[in-house]
This record gives sequence, structure tokens and C-alpha cells, in this order.
Amino acid sequence: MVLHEVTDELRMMFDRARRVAVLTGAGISAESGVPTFRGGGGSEIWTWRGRPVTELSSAELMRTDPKLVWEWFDYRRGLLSELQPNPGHWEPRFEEFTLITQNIDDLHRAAGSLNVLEVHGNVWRARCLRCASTFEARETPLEDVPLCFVCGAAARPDVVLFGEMLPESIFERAEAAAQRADLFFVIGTSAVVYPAAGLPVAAKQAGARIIEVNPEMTDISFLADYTLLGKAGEILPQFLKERG
Ligand code: BJW
Ligand code: ZN
Repeated sequence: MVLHEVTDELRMMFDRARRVAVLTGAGISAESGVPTFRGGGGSEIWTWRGRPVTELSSAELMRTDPKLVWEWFDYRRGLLSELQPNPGHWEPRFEEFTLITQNIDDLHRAAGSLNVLEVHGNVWRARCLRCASTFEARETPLEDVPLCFVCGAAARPDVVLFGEMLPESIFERAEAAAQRADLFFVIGTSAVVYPAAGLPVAAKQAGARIIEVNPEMTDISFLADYTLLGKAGEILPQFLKERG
């Protein structure tokens, strides 16, 4: 069912839910000023210096031109360093609540969420290319490629690029939460990038109701019990209002 605002029926479902899981994507940070990857119903893709994000954020480019990959991410860090979370970065209280994000921007944590499953990593962390140690790397603009504080080798952004595996234990926790949930929110994601886009499918198969929040219909809308067509920062706070 497609709706434009949160109805009393939906608020009742929300109030009665016990185990809630949420999958967020770039759209939840759009109202903070973060560019999304895909626009216009998934057709246009973000490009920088003439290259699409699918090429810039790829394992292939990391192999052939790691310096360019750092420049791309340092450009993104520069954009992010000025930005603040918005009302869409909400964390309601439930018996069990799991926040799964595809975003690397750290804005959920900036909004106060402590337990965030970051399935695509974090742009403010680096990972050693030799010993795999991870460490915080917040300097931007970078003067040089960050070096590992353990072994001194060059590091890379600790993010998951196209063609790379997701961090296994984090994704397993996300899958388990999807399968346990009785209510699953899909917020601000075009739901085209796998395996994250499979989480709402797993939740639905295990019996959860699916609520999507997005100003546009997406690849997952067919699966959703409700698609709330609107901006996350405007729709999500409506769940916390008293029933009328
Ligand atoms: C609002 C809003 C508002 C706007 N409020 N909403 C076929 C061909 C080639 C590859 C594949 C293939 N099939 C599967 C693959 C593999 C690939 C994949 O899925 N590709 C698809 C594109 C087809 N997946 C992978 O490679 C993954 N790994 C993997 O599969 O490992 C196994 C393997 C190993 C070895 C070889 C092959 C496979 C890894 C995927 C990692 C993706 N990482 C990225 C980049 C991270 C770093 C970075 O940030 O640069 O993650 S890609 C990019 O997309 C980023 C995002 O997290 C991810 C999802 O995007 P998201 O969040 O959905 O954003 P958008 O922009 O797409 O959507 C925004 C939405 O918000 C829109 O719907 C708007 O309407 C909405 N919106 N304003 C609410 N105010
Ligand atoms: Zn190292």
C-alpha cells in the first residue's frame, strides 16, 4: 500500500512491535546534504572527474590506482566534515532494535546511535593493506596516504567496494536481526546493491512486515507492505507522535 503520511493504523503497528530492524541507505542522509549515488528512479549515477561511482568505489580501481581511490574518498570526507545528522537519523526504543546501515558517513553515530551495523564500512576509518589493522583516520584534506600505526605500511579506506566481500560477522548479525524482526524498515535506499538489498527479502520471508520510506518507488517497493512516499526526515518523526 502506498501512503503519503503515517496513519494511526501504522502507528499502532509500530507501537505493538517488539523486534524492529532498520536498513538505511544514502537517502536518509540526503536531508543533511549528503549526495545520493543514484537519482531519477535509479537511472542516473553519481560521477566525479568523469567516472561513475561504480568505477570509483571498486576493488578494481583500488588495485590499479589506490591514490585516486583515496582522493575520491578524501573529497567525500571534505563534504561530510561540514554536515550534521537530521531528524531521519532517529532511533526509537523497542525491546530489540537493530540499526543496519549501508552508509559510510557516520551520521547515525553522530545522532547518538551506539549500536550501528555498518555493513559497508566507515569513511573515517582506514585499514592497513599489509596487516589489516584498522584505525581512525579523521584528517581531511589528507596530505598523504595514511600509514598503519602498527606496521607502517600504506592503508586504504575501511569501506566495502564493489567486488569485495562485506565484513562477515557484521553481515551475519544483520541477517539474524532481519530474520528475528517483526517489523522491518527500509529507509532511503534504492535497494539495488547486494547483498544488503537481500535483507528486507529475508525479513519478509521470515514473517516481518516491511515498511519502506522513500520519496520514490524502488526495486523493493513490490515487497513492502507499506511504502511511505516522502522524505525520511519528515516521515519518521511522525511515528513518534501520539495517535489521534
Ligand atoms: C530519500 C531521500 C530522503 C532521496 N529520504 N529517501 C551484477 C553485475 C555486477 C556486480 C554485481 C551484479 N550482481 C551483484 C553484483 C555485486 C555488487 C552489486 O550488488 N551490484 C549491483 C549494482 C548490481 N555487490 C558487490 O559487489 C558487493 N559485494 C559482493 O557482492 O561480494 C561478493 C563478491 C565478491 C567478489 C566478486 C563479486 C562479488 C559489495 C557492494 C558494496 C557497495 N558499496 C558501495 C560503495 C561504498 C563506498 C562508497 O560510499 O563509495 O556502497 S556502492 C553504493 O551503493 C554504496 C551504498 O551503500 C550502496 C547502496 O546505495 P543506496 O544507499 O541505496 O543509495 P542510492 O543512491 O542508490 O539510493 C538513495 C535512495 O534514497 C533513492 O531511492 C532515493 O529515492 C532515496 N532518497 N532522498 C528518504 N530525503
Ligand atoms: Zn599494518
